[in-house]
Amino acid sequence: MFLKKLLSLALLAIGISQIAEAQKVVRYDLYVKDSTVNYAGKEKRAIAVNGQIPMPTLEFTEGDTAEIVVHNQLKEGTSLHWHGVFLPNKEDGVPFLTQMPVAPGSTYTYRFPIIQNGTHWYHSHSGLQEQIGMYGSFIMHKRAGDKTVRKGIDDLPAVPVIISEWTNLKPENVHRMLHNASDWFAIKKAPRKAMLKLLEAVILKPSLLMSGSVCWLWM
Ligand SMILES: [Cu+2]
Repeated sequence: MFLKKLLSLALLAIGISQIAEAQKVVRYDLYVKDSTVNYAGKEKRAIAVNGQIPMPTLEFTEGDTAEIVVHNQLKEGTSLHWHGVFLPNKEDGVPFLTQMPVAPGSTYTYRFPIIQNGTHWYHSHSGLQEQIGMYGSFIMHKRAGDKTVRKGIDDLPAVPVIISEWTNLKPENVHRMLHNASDWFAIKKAPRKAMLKLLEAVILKPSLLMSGSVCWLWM
Protein backbone atom coordinates (compact mmCIF):
# COMPACT_ATOMS: atom_id res chain seq x y z
CA MET A 1 0.00 0.00 0.00
CA PHE A 2 2.75 2.37 1.10
CA LEU A 3 4.78 1.48 -1.98
CA LYS A 4 1.79 2.10 -4.23
CA LYS A 5 1.28 5.55 -2.67
CA LEU A 6 4.96 6.35 -3.04
CA LEU A 7 4.86 5.27 -6.67
CA SER A 8 1.81 7.42 -7.46
CA LEU A 9 3.45 10.39 -5.70
CA ALA A 10 6.60 9.89 -7.77
CA LEU A 11 4.54 9.71 -10.97
CA LEU A 12 2.69 12.88 -9.97
CA ALA A 13 6.02 14.65 -9.38
CA ILE A 14 7.28 13.56 -12.80
CA GLY A 15 4.02 14.76 -14.38
CA ILE A 16 4.28 18.17 -12.71
CA SER A 17 7.91 18.58 -13.74
CA GLN A 18 6.97 17.71 -17.34
CA ILE A 19 4.20 20.29 -17.32
CA ALA A 20 6.62 22.86 -15.86
CA GLU A 21 9.10 22.04 -18.61
CA ALA A 22 6.43 22.17 -21.28
CA GLN A 23 5.30 25.59 -20.16
CA LYS A 24 8.69 27.29 -20.41
CA VAL A 25 8.31 30.79 -21.80
CA VAL A 26 11.06 31.67 -24.25
CA ARG A 27 11.29 35.41 -24.78
CA TYR A 28 13.06 37.34 -27.50
CA ASP A 29 13.26 41.13 -27.78
CA LEU A 30 13.56 42.34 -31.35
CA TYR A 31 14.64 45.93 -32.02
CA VAL A 32 13.67 46.89 -35.57
CA LYS A 33 15.75 49.77 -36.87
CA ASP A 34 16.68 51.54 -40.08
CA SER A 35 20.19 50.82 -41.22
CA THR A 36 22.54 51.49 -44.13
CA VAL A 37 24.38 48.68 -45.87
CA ASN A 38 26.82 48.42 -48.72
CA TYR A 39 26.42 44.89 -50.08
CA ALA A 40 26.79 45.67 -53.78
CA GLY A 41 28.88 48.80 -54.21
CA LYS A 42 26.34 51.41 -53.07
CA GLU A 43 25.11 52.66 -49.72
CA LYS A 44 21.49 51.58 -49.44
CA ARG A 45 18.72 51.63 -46.89
CA ALA A 46 18.09 48.34 -45.13
CA ILE A 47 16.33 47.25 -41.96
CA ALA A 48 18.35 45.51 -39.27
CA VAL A 49 16.87 43.73 -36.28
CA ASN A 50 19.06 43.74 -33.17
CA GLY A 51 21.70 45.18 -35.48
CA GLN A 52 21.77 42.24 -37.88
CA ILE A 53 20.56 41.05 -41.29
CA PRO A 54 19.04 38.45 -41.48
CA MET A 55 17.08 38.81 -38.27
CA PRO A 56 18.23 36.75 -35.26
CA THR A 57 17.57 33.01 -35.34
CA LEU A 58 14.75 32.24 -32.91
CA GLU A 59 14.93 28.83 -31.24
CA PHE A 60 12.29 27.02 -29.24
CA THR A 61 11.43 23.50 -28.14
CA GLU A 62 8.04 21.97 -28.82
CA GLY A 63 5.89 22.71 -25.76
CA ASP A 64 7.47 26.13 -25.08
CA THR A 65 5.51 29.34 -25.20
CA ALA A 66 7.04 31.87 -27.58
CA GLU A 67 7.03 35.46 -26.36
CA ILE A 68 8.43 37.76 -29.00
CA VAL A 69 8.52 41.45 -28.18
CA VAL A 70 8.83 43.74 -31.19
CA HIS A 71 10.24 47.21 -30.56
CA ASN A 72 9.50 49.22 -33.66
CA GLN A 73 12.17 51.91 -34.01
CA LEU A 74 11.30 52.60 -37.66
CA LYS A 75 9.45 55.64 -38.94
CA GLU A 76 6.81 53.32 -40.41
CA GLY A 77 4.58 50.48 -39.23
CA THR A 78 5.81 46.89 -39.13
CA SER A 79 4.61 43.34 -38.38
CA LEU A 80 6.06 39.84 -38.16
CA HIS A 81 4.66 36.71 -39.75
CA TRP A 82 5.72 33.24 -38.61
CA HIS A 83 5.95 31.27 -41.82
CA GLY A 84 4.25 27.87 -41.66
CA VAL A 85 3.87 27.97 -37.90
CA PHE A 86 0.60 26.73 -36.36
CA LEU A 87 -0.72 29.42 -34.04
CA PRO A 88 -3.84 31.33 -33.03
CA ASN A 89 -4.94 33.53 -35.92
CA LYS A 90 -4.48 36.76 -34.00
CA GLU A 91 -0.71 36.03 -33.72
CA ASP A 92 -0.26 35.49 -37.48
CA GLY A 93 1.16 38.96 -38.11
CA VAL A 94 -0.85 40.09 -41.12
CA PRO A 95 -1.50 43.83 -40.81
CA PHE A 96 -5.10 45.03 -41.24
CA LEU A 97 -6.27 41.40 -41.17
CA THR A 98 -5.15 39.79 -37.91
CA GLN A 99 -3.70 42.87 -36.19
CA MET A 100 -3.05 46.54 -36.73
CA PRO A 101 0.51 47.38 -37.81
CA VAL A 102 2.96 47.86 -34.94
CA ALA A 103 3.10 51.67 -34.94
CA PRO A 104 6.41 53.53 -35.16
CA GLY A 105 7.98 53.93 -31.74
CA SER A 106 5.72 51.32 -30.13
CA THR A 107 6.15 47.82 -28.75
CA TYR A 108 4.05 44.77 -29.54
CA THR A 109 4.17 41.27 -28.07
CA TYR A 110 3.43 38.08 -29.99
CA ARG A 111 2.70 35.16 -27.68
CA PHE A 112 1.84 31.65 -28.81
CA PRO A 113 2.46 28.01 -27.87
CA ILE A 114 4.95 26.00 -29.93
CA ILE A 115 3.00 22.90 -30.94
CA GLN A 116 5.20 21.47 -33.71
CA ASN A 117 8.86 20.98 -34.56
CA GLY A 118 10.93 21.82 -37.61
CA THR A 119 12.93 24.57 -39.27
CA HIS A 120 10.89 27.49 -40.51
CA TRP A 121 11.42 31.18 -41.03
CA TYR A 122 9.82 34.48 -40.11
CA HIS A 123 9.57 37.77 -41.92
CA SER A 124 7.97 41.19 -41.99
CA HIS A 125 4.49 41.23 -43.47
CA SER A 126 4.49 45.01 -44.00
CA GLY A 127 5.22 46.54 -47.39
CA LEU A 128 8.49 45.24 -48.82
CA GLN A 129 10.46 45.30 -45.56
CA GLU A 130 11.26 41.61 -45.93
CA GLN A 131 13.26 42.35 -49.09
CA ILE A 132 15.56 44.79 -47.30
CA GLY A 133 16.49 42.63 -44.37
CA MET A 134 13.51 41.46 -42.34
CA TYR A 135 13.75 37.67 -42.59
CA GLY A 136 15.24 35.09 -40.25
CA SER A 137 15.28 31.46 -39.14
CA PHE A 138 12.65 30.08 -36.79
CA ILE A 139 13.65 26.74 -35.32
CA MET A 140 11.46 24.47 -33.23
CA HIS A 141 13.36 21.56 -31.71
CA LYS A 142 11.83 18.25 -30.79
CA ARG A 143 11.27 17.61 -27.09
CA ALA A 144 13.93 15.59 -25.28
CA GLY A 145 12.78 11.99 -25.40
CA ASP A 146 10.55 12.56 -28.47
CA LYS A 147 9.91 9.07 -29.85
CA THR A 148 10.27 10.25 -33.46
CA VAL A 149 13.92 11.32 -33.00
CA ARG A 150 15.96 9.45 -35.63
CA LYS A 151 19.39 8.51 -34.31
CA GLY A 152 22.21 9.81 -36.49
CA ILE A 153 19.86 12.27 -38.23
CA ASP A 154 17.92 14.38 -35.76
CA ASP A 155 20.69 14.37 -33.17
CA LEU A 156 23.23 16.00 -35.50
CA PRO A 157 23.99 19.63 -34.71
CA ALA A 158 21.78 21.83 -36.90
CA VAL A 159 23.14 24.91 -38.61
CA PRO A 160 20.57 27.18 -40.24
CA VAL A 161 21.62 28.40 -43.67
CA ILE A 162 19.84 31.32 -45.31
CA ILE A 163 20.50 31.94 -48.96
CA SER A 164 19.62 35.44 -50.03
CA GLU A 165 20.32 37.97 -52.71
CA TRP A 166 20.69 41.70 -52.59
CA THR A 167 19.86 44.27 -55.21
CA ASN A 168 20.63 47.98 -55.16
CA LEU A 169 17.27 48.52 -56.85
CA LYS A 170 14.39 49.50 -54.64
CA PRO A 171 12.20 46.44 -53.98
CA GLU A 172 9.18 48.47 -55.14
CA ASN A 173 10.86 48.86 -58.55
CA VAL A 174 11.71 45.16 -58.74
CA HIS A 175 8.10 44.37 -57.92
CA ARG A 176 6.84 46.74 -60.63
CA MET A 177 9.28 45.36 -63.23
CA LEU A 178 8.26 41.78 -62.47
CA HIS A 179 4.62 42.76 -63.01
CA ASN A 180 5.57 44.27 -66.37
CA ALA A 181 7.00 40.82 -67.27
CA SER A 182 9.93 42.33 -69.15
CA ASP A 183 12.11 39.32 -68.18
CA TRP A 184 14.80 41.87 -67.22
CA PHE A 185 15.98 39.79 -64.27
CA ALA A 186 16.14 36.53 -66.21
CA ILE A 187 18.05 38.09 -69.13
CA LYS A 188 20.29 40.75 -67.57
CA LYS A 189 20.87 39.41 -64.10
CA ALA A 190 21.51 35.74 -64.94
CA PRO A 191 20.22 34.18 -61.73
CA ARG A 192 21.37 30.73 -62.88
CA LYS A 193 24.96 31.96 -62.92
CA ALA A 194 24.55 32.97 -59.32
CA MET A 195 23.27 29.53 -58.38
CA LEU A 196 26.27 27.93 -60.10
CA LYS A 197 28.58 30.23 -58.17
CA LEU A 198 26.92 29.14 -54.96
CA LEU A 199 27.29 25.46 -55.81
CA GLU A 200 30.93 26.02 -56.69
CA ALA A 201 31.50 27.79 -53.38
CA VAL A 202 29.89 24.96 -51.41
CA ILE A 203 31.84 22.25 -53.24
CA LEU A 204 35.18 24.04 -52.92
CA LYS A 205 34.65 25.26 -49.41
CA PRO A 206 32.05 23.31 -47.47
CA SER A 207 33.11 25.10 -44.27
CA LEU A 208 31.73 28.31 -45.77
CA LEU A 209 28.21 27.12 -45.20
CA MET A 210 28.92 25.28 -42.00
CA SER A 211 30.61 28.18 -40.23
CA GLY A 212 28.08 30.90 -40.82
CA SER A 213 24.34 31.16 -40.78
CA VAL A 214 24.20 33.32 -43.86
CA CYS A 215 25.51 33.07 -47.35
CA TRP A 216 25.25 36.26 -49.37
CA LEU A 217 25.72 36.06 -53.07
CA TRP A 218 26.10 38.94 -55.46
CA MET A 219 25.16 38.77 -59.09
CU1 LIG B 1 5.78 33.74 -45.07
